[in-house]
Amino acid sequence: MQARTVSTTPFNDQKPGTSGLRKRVEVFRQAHYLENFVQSIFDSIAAPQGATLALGGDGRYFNREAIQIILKMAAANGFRRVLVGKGGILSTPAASCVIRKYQTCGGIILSASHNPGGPDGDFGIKYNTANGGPAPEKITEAIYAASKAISQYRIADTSDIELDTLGDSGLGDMIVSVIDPVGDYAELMESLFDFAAIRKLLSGGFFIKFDAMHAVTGPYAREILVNCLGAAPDSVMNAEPLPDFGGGHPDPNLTYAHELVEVLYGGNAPDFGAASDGDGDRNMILGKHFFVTPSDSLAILAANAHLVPGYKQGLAGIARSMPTSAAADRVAAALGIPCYETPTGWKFFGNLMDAGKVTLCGEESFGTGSDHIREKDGLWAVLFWLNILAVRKQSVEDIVREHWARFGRNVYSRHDYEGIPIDAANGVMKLLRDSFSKFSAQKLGNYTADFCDDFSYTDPVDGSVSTGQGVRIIFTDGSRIVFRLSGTGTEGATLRIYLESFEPDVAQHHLDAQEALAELINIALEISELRERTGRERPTVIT
Ligand code: G16
Repeated sequence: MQARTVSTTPFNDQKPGTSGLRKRVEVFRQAHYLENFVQSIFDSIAAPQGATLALGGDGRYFNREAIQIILKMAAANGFRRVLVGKGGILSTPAASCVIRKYQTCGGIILSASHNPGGPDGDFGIKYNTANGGPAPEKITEAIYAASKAISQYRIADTSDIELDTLGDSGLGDMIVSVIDPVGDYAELMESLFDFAAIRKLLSGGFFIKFDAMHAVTGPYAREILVNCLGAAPDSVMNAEPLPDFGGGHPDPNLTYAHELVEVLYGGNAPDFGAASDGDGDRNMILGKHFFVTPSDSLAILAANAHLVPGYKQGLAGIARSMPTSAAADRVAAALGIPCYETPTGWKFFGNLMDAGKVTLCGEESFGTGSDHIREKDGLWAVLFWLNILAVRKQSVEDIVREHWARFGRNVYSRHDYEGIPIDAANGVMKLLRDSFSKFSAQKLGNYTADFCDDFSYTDPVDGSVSTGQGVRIIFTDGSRIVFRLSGTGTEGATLRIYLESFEPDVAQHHLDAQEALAELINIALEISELRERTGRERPTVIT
């Protein structure tokens, strides 16, 4: 094998966002663009000669080409072995599982998650460390710094590697091991959940529908839900992964997973519905005519974890991102365990899990997971719910309503304004920050502001500090409005408004969240001047 050194010049836009580098496919296809970033990863992590790397992606457009480039660069950069999913496929949770199981030095995951795919869609790349989790900020910063100074990269001059046959082949001195993307992950799931009880549930007239949204989870859901657990084959819809996700937007929420929502809210609806995203780490949970917010889902999993074999020994603690509702905090308090509040981004949970401080984590952005891996995990959440349903023998709605009756309801909603001009979005955030002193102790409608700040976090394990993580206005009754700019979009800016109030009164629990939050929504629009500054009358997505 001949390794070539190629001269290159830096791109100035390779700063990783909330979860790796996400850009339009056409940006990634520019000469040297992907190569520069991959070399920056290799230069920053300084893996020991002879190390093993995991590699895979969600199968979106450009996945295969990128895998070939990365394999050739890994060979030229001294890796001894690369474990790559067959066809270049690994869901994000499966990649985390593979990194941990085979103790690789880390892994490269190709995905833009829930962003649309195809030639006009998005592509993404991120590095996960040896614990299986997304690289922490100090590593992503080092990668960014390397990308700004890069002058050359190394790549092997060789023909493409066969990715569709399981087994080992040589690429110079490097071994490429093509592995089954599903097997290790399915085995891990079986070790955590009571598959016999779920099998019994599914054979006893309990119907489910899982929407893989033509993304990576199709083969995983078929193997686990249909082949292992006996669900009817048509329980998995849109199960064929497609490079453009069938033209859809693989984001499991009420707007983009509308096909599933129509089934669950239609006549003769199944008892349970769920969807996952492009790379399989997000989940949306539905009951018959009922939506479970991700924040409630985390709290309910925590409150019922003792019913599930993998968690019956108890939880060390819970962590949630700051914009996620405080429903999980109430469960943690009842269980007498700590609850940590982190910035948005799964990478902030890794240290807490590695230090044994938390077992379950979750985010309002349809992410839930545990210390079984170091990524959020869509199918894991589905199986957790099915295990609870198998034990409790109640409907999804009854379980949620009983939970609210016991703990009170954290009424919650997120309003997203996608693709707005960056200047307008920055203007809104600046206005809010400049208004902190004005808000303090001010009466806004029926609410009185208690304090406002720009959230910052000190990691309790390594002491690292992350500032500027979202503007919070906290009211004296605990209600909150949070404003944040998304770190995962690729076009313009996405401004998120998170709204939360607490309702202890069961008689009010039937209210629709938008109705219950109407006053907070108006306050948010007024104090941010969002309509005036962006020209947007309504959010793009409400969840
Ligand atoms: C990523 C991160 C999550 C984060 C989400 C939304 O998820 O891993 O931790 O909550 O983005 O981030 P933002 O609000 O900045 O858009 P995924 O599923 O896109 O990898």
